[in-house]
Amino acid sequence: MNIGITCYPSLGGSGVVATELGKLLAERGHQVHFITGGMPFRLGAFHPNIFYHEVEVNHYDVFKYPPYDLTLANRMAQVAKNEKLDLLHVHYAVPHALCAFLAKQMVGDHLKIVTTLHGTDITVLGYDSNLSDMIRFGIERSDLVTAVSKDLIKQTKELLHVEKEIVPVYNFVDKRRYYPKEVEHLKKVFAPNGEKILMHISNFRPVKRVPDVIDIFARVRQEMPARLILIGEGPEMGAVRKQIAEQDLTEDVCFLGKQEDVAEVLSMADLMLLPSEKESFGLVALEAMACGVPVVASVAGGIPEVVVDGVNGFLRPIGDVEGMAQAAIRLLQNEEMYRQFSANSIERSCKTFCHETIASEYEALYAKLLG
Ligand code: GMT
Repeated sequence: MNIGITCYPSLGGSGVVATELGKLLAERGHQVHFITGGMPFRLGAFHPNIFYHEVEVNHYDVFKYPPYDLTLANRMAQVAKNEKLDLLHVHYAVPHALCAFLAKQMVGDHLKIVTTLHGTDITVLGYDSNLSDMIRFGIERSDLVTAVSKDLIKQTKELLHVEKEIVPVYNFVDKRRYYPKEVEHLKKVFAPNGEKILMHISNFRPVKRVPDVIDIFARVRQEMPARLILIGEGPEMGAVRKQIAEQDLTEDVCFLGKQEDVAEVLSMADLMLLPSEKESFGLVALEAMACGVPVVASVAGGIPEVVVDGVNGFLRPIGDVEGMAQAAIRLLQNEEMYRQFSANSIERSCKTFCHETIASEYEALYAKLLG
């Protein structure tokens, strides 16, 4: 098949999933054309089946806002014609499904549109009455719609009153790269006295509730020597640094900033913290699990479909900092339970979220769509 993929190329779970899926499809012999505003950050090494078509948005005085959406739609139509694309797989309904719809109008009905919903397009933008009709339109005019969790499907139907079938296809992790790695040399640097390492990875937006991460860590550190490693950047970073200083935790918190490849660093962690307010899936939880790291998280969105409470981590209500801290302490103090949870994490990530299985699911959906 000739497949076009559009996603946001910057750091973020949706970009990771779109890029990794494109790479897997290319490995399986399909021609994959990325049509994006920048080089997807996990694209990596050259592959003869992978092509990159940059969307260059020019600035004109006549436009108050740069016309990204129109330029993207035009580029999609060009690539679809020149490369004889069978389908465009777009990640995010807004604006990508709408751009794909426009491109399809330009090239003809044979071009199929697959839209994957990742979360914030529904759980945040869906509440905006200036956008909600447009999101529903984008979804309904797609030939196939998938969502990364069953909870996201439920929310989409409830919030936008979408009639169209939405197929759940979970995110995945490539177990050839994500597995518990030998990282003693790193542990010596980050936890020289055998401290427990708690980790949080996100874009530091308010929905991630990073202040809860700090509060949980502060409680854990009262019970045992521990370090917190924070990965990512975002709008809450300033407030988070202030909170860390105020709680006198500076010496035990490390900021690693944005990291492109977290497979190694994850293997250092003893526990992943994800106390989000909204989370359609929680890809970092899955990546941690694949590296044998249990997760303490909130019961938000699709997280319970990834982390099973009492099996490979603990789930507590959103904002229940005390509950999450007690769960973390219990797990970190009980070696036998920890070993079991760690093994369960690896097993669950390999069985339910295996890259091969999910790539085959997408492949089968594409094939059915193309008849
Ligand atoms: O979490 C974010 O804010 C980033 C966002 C993105 O665009 O990558 O993540 C969304 O998509 C990921 C991949 O499907 C999911 O793992 C995240 O849970 C989802 N984020 C939210 O729902 C807030």
